[in-house]
Amino acid sequence: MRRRTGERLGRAARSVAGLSAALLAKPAAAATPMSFLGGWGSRAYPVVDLTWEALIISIAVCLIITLLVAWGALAKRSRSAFGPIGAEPVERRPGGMKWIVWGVGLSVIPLVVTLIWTVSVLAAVNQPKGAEPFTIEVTGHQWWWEVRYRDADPSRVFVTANEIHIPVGHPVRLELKGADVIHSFWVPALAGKTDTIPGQTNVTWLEADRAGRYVGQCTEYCGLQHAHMAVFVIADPPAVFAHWWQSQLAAAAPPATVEAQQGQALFVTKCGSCHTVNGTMAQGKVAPDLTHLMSRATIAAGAAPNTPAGLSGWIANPQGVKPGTLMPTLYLSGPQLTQVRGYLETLK
Ligand code: HEC
Ligand SMILES: [Cu+2]
Repeated sequence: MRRRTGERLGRAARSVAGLSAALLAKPAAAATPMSFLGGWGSRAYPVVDLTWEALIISIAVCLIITLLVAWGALAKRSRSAFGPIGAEPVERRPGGMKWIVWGVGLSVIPLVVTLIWTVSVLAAVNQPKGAEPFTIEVTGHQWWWEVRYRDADPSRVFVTANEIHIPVGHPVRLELKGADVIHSFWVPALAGKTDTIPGQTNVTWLEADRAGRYVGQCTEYCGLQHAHMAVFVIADPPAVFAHWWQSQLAAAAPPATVEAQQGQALFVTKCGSCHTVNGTMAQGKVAPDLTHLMSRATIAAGAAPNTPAGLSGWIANPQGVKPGTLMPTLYLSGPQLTQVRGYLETLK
């Protein structure tokens, strides 16, 4: 019941947000608007209900105060028959105390309700109910997210970036870390904010009830490109998710064409000190793992779409796409750019 109210309000909020997103014509990163007024999973529902309660009470408080102030001002004016403003003698009339008693009494009730509600929501979302979830390690970097899927079997561990796939209807445990400065992980439709702090591991969890793509964002100011540090949670039906995980484990297939081979050689020398492509000599660890780059819809934490044009633009001039990004401009010639991009497109 509660959940349905949340969903209905959520849908209304999403259509409003969708309209404004359409009007602003944002890039791919904003394809699904970020709204904290609707939730889509067991971690989010209690928080969204509390958000609405607090929002409605706050609006009511503002309205009541506005009405009382207006009433006070207007009531005073109607008594101006006593003389010009200021000429009225200040007098102490009995009965003022009742306003204080009523005012304090009435405000204490919603405050106490909100306090109890908040504490119970914190308890409710602290731990997922049901099946023991698996763990994904998410590390905030300036300005992208490293994502490592953990498994008891080391041959099933892999690393990806910025796009986190999860199975629909299953809670997933997240271990959040920071590589450089403090970031904060926030996917509003699924869970509240949790900071990623260097030297510390924060644990949270999330769950999505419905298949889809949920947009999140770094929400702790972390430097120049903080605003271009999106994260995407993609909830897949469990069978699709299992297949995705399996496909991420494979090393990159050797390039089939001469051009792609040249691209790979260039990639290893020019890009391999920062990026990893499993199955090649490129084993850099300071930038997103590109072994399955083509399985992602966006690049550079949502700053550009993962299309041939998006990739070319990024490789040719990352500083133009995301000024200040820690990927330097590599000054490839036109043919080199085509070869490297062609090679990246084989990384399915
Ligand atoms: C000095 C290290 C460094 C080198 C060298 C480097 N990159 Fe990067 N690259 C990065 C960093 C850091 C990012 C993440 C940037 C961001 O999102 O702000 C990145 C992001 C990318 C991405 C987007 C990945 C994703 O999933 O979002 C692609 C594609 C890419 N680089 C390709 C290349 C290619 C091709 C080369 C060689 C021509 C190269 N990079 C060389 C550091 C480097
Ligand atoms: Cu950040």
